[in-house]
Amino acid sequence: MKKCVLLFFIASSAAAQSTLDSVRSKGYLQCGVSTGIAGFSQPDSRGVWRGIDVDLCRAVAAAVFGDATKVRYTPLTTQQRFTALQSGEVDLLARNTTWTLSRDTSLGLNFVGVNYYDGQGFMVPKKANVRSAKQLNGATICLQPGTTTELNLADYFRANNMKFKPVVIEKLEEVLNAYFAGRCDAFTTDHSGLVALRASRAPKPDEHLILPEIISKEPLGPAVRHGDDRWFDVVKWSLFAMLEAEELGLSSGNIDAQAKSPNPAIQRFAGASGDLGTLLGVDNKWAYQIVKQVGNYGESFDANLKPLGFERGLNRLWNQGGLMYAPPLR
Ligand SMILES: N[C@@H](CCC(=O)N[C@@H](CS)C(=O)NCC(=O)O)C(=O)O
Repeated sequence: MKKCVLLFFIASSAAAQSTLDSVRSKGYLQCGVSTGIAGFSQPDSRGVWRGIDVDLCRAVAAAVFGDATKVRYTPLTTQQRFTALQSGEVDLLARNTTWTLSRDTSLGLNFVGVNYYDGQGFMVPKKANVRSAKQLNGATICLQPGTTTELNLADYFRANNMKFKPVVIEKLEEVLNAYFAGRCDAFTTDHSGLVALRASRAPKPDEHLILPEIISKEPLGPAVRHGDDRWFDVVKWSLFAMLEAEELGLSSGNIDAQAKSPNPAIQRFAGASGDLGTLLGVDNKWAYQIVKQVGNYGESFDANLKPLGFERGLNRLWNQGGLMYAPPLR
């Protein structure tokens, strides 16, 4: 009996320690990212991690510490990512990961929102003269395991009464080598992954074609562990702050001047009035720090994805024809 009470006590006190407290006490955020997708999460030539997923990690660090540099990165393959989050190896998973019902429930994750609306596509060598996914009957297709990619691919081929041979390889480097060496007729993943990898990894990007079909919905977003609502709130509103900043016209370049504006929404956002930070358990200048140090969502998109040839598309703000929408910061 005593043992049970003790165990219960240990379990409940562990649950009481929010990731917010543990991140604070260790002094940095441990962020799980990909092993290297240009524009999303990839180290630059000086070893500095860059990308829109990296910017989300930096935004959370800016909210928690007032310092966007207090992040350490853990590169994770498609297979490793969920265990790394579940086991506590990382505080946050910010890595081109699709929000699905089964991941949200059986994997014990909470997706905080969507930082890139995507869908799955196919890339083929131009010389194969394939112009539509419907011409891929019988094809050998390269992909990574533990992904939504695997399931969508099977669904799509079954629905279209076609056959394929999967070549499933865990390491990104190796699956790309297999495709570029001609071991597969096509490579499939998120459309964003195709655009990024063609631009950054193909020996000759011009020799590869991304087919027009988008066969799935891939809302990519950051995730935290189930059962820690305080931390969930901090990460969720860090993403929303980047979106809200764009909507309010606040950028890293103008936030200091704009913070003096009499507009009440801007005053609340910048922490000049109200107590939004206190409600989240962070400093009232949390959103100001995010914008000052990381920038708004559009700045992050333009810095990281535009140079690779990405269009804003569905990822425009809701009032510009897109799906990006932050609930009210008030
Ligand atoms: N969004 C899909 C696929 C995401 C995914 O992991 N894609 C691959 C190809 S773009 C990737 O990120 N590879 C990088 C790595 O393994 O580090 C999912 O969540 O399952």
